[in-house]
Amino acid sequence: MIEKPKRYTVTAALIYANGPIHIGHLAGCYLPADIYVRYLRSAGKDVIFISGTDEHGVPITLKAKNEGIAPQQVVDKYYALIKKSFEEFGISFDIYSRTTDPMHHAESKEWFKKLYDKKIFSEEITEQYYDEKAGQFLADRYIIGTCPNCGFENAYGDQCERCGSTLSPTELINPKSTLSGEKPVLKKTKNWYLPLDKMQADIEKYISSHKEWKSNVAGQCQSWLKQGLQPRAMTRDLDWGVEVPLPETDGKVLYVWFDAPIGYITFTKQLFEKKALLAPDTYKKDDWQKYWKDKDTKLVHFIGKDNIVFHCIIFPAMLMAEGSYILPDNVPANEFMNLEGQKISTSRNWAIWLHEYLQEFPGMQDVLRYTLCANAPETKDSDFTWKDFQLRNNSELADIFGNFVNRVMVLTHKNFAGKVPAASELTETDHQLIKLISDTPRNTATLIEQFKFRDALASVMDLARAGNKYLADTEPWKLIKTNPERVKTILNLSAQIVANLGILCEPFMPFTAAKLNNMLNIKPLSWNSAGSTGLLPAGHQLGSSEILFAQIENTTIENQIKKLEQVRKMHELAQKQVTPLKPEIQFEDFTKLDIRIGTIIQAERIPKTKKLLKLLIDTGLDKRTIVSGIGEHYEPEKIIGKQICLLANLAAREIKGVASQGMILMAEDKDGSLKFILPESLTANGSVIA
Ligand code: B3M
Ligand code: ZN
Repeated sequence: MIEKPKRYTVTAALIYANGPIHIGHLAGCYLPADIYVRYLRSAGKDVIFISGTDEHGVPITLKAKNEGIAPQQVVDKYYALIKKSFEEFGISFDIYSRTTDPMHHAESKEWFKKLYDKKIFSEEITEQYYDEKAGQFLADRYIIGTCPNCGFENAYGDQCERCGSTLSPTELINPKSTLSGEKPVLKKTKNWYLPLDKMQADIEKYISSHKEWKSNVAGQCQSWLKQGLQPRAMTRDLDWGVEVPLPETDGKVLYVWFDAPIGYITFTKQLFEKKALLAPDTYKKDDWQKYWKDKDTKLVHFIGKDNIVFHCIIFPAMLMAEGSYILPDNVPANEFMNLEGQKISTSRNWAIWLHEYLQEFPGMQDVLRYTLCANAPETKDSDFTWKDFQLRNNSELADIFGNFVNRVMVLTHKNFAGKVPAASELTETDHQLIKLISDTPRNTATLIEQFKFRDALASVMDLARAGNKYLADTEPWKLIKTNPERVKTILNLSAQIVANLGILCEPFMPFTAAKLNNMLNIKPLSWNSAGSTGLLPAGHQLGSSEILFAQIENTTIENQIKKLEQVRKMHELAQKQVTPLKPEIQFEDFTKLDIRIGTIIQAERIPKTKKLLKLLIDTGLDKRTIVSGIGEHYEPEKIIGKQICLLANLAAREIKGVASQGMILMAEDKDGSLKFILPESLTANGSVIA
């Protein structure tokens, strides 16, 4: 299906530059956007792919506060890190810019001024929450409280992350300032509002003209519209962001959701400035306008589900108010991807960070791209598990895709000196296969154009699977002895499939596509040539073969799971309270204790108890028996020879009929587990601890 638009403007959310990128970001937004754009480019479409970092707003100032550095330092650090991660994973932006760029400040101010001059904004004095202790107005994100809709206790002043509903800070039950922990007070302030209430009819009309939007997206829009749109402040009392271009607005900046989407426009301008500079005969600076103002342009925003209202209602309202821009044609937002059954969480470090993944799986970008796409949260939240990752690599990529390609390469090299043999007479099976080859590109394209990337990828895999089955059924490695003519046809068709796979997998797995082209010794082919069984002429010399996907061993996966378990444990421990301090004692009190180093020389369980071990300790003074309640934490045979600390002058006590002469000192962890306290290195028994 070839679509009508003359050109495409594709954007991917401007992520806050306040942390690195994890798999959830990739799966939810950037990977689908990249697949879409790569497909369009391959199909010869005029497309630009725009993104960058959102460097304003409270998420940045919060991070700066936590790290004790300036906001600019935060965004400089993470812009570089994020950009690098995207490059490493082959996310093929035409430009990746940032909203602290002076050109963007100028652009946003100009937008604000224009809407102000058109008298779009209403000027309102309202009461906003103010933190008296911190001496500043509190942005929505600096206030947390209970969500009035679902009762979630840590809802932010602008949005509840549990039920997704949009809030205003005064709706929160029991509001608290995150700056001081105090209850904030209301104080008067003037701000400029976008009158969404007055624009409701136009927005309804716009949204209802897009029946093709995904149901999760349409659903959120409808619920907003049903609640009735409210005017929304486009300026905020904050000291980090784009200054409000009006007199007497010190301490106020543009609302981050006003300036951020304008970033898409600024960055497009920057892109064409650069292009015009590099190729003045082909591009003009002004060309950006076609991508934002010509109604034959299809504007598509890829985002995660928490950004839906901003892209489907607020930004379109801004564009409508300005008047000369096209509106988003589609906003194919995804749901969220979880990790091993739990919501990905930056603060709890419950995530797979892209830069860390690459350290542990170097060169395996496509395996992650494949897994995230095959399991993308397109219609509902999905779950990433390491076991699934391994399974998809081993039994799909390696056993089907890689195995098929490898067999074709090896057989052609072995039997025909690496030259693609000519096909002759075709069987019924061949005809069926040829039909599949010819149908697949259209099917895949249709699915991609409908933003059904999981299904699109599955249709590509089906072709690889069919190729693999074809070889398994026809067994050319056996047939070569009896019917070499037939083998020529089989390998010709198979090689054509490999060439087709090279085209079809490129949007999903660009690194693999490049390897395939190398192996086939061809230049990259366009989507429009896919479907043909004449991509490789008879006699074409193939390059050398390489293994596309290695098996991932169990131990590798177990290590990753262990790593996550560690994260989970650390978090659980951090949640637990530390035992409070005991009342103060004097030094003389302490000197009464005689603590010594000893060595365990015998250990056995005390029968009919779970907890008690009978230990024989060499204390340097004597060899004595101590009963210790560590039986649930240590196996007796494993602790013989260990050095320990013991309280040596404790009066003897009888425990379960055994006289215990002292006490072993143990550290009790937050989870209740007991651990020996060991001297740093081997120390003589009887050494005094003081
Ligand atoms: N920075 C929210 C986010 O990072 C916001 C997106 C802006 S897109 C114009 O999820
Ligand atoms: Zn809620």
